[in-house]
Amino acid sequence: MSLIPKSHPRAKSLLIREKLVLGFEQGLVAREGLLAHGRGEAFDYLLGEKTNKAAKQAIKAAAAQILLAKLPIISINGNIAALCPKEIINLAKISGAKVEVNLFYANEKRKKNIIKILKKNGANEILGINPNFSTTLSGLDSARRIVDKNGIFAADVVIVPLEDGDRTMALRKAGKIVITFDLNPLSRTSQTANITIIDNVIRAVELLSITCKKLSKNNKNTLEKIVKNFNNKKNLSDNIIEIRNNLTRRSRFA
Ligand code: PTJ
Repeated sequence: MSLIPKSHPRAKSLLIREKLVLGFEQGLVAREGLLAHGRGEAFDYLLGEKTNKAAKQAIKAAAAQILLAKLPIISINGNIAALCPKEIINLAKISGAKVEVNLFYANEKRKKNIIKILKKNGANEILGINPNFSTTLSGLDSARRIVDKNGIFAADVVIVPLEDGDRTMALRKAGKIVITFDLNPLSRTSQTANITIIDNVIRAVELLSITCKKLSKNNKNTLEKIVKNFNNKKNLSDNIIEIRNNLTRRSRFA
């Protein structure tokens, strides 16, 4: 049972934190994942803990890009498995993307736990689990280099929530289109991806599913136009300005 009273002014944020701690206790999240969450939490605080206009634009572009893809793959790590397993599987179903488990802190036991939670939340096919189909992504030394031949390796669009910068770079070099969710607009991943959604995955994954559903009624031309009109550098800049404006507003009352 949660020790956080619903009336607590920061209940929402504390409950998300609790989800991650529970995920750690269940063997889904790496110890380092707790620290990664802390960094994200700090940026969420500075962004106002809401999905801002720039994030909504990025979500729209991401949805269009996923719908245009021939083989979109969602990469799953420990934090995602703990924070929003149901929502990420729902996104896969709505968008036609496949899911692949890919860990930075490789650990077979944790991988098994993640597969179990994904299945429990409705996943049918999970890639990245059969060693007979594994291959390596060049230009990458971390465990993330081990990918599925039929998944990330073959994908044209890869969705990498809560990522470390190296792989985004390697994926781009391999000619993939990279979509990421990252609360830190300054991170290497954010700066390197084609489309960066600066928002908490807890809010943004569901919104991306809703947007995919809405945009699926559009034709290819319209979707291509949405992607073409999106500028990731400008979007990141808008997010940094948002943080600056929030800080300026708060400093007036200091
Ligand atoms: O499960 P594994 O072994 O694959 O490891 C996963 C982590 C997350 C530990 C690994 O990928 C990692 O170390 O990531 P980084 O380099 O710390 O980057 C994570 C990024 O995600 C940071 O820029 C955070 O600000 C951001 N972030 C953290 N929590 C959230 C987030 N972005 C969106 N929503 C969040 N809830």
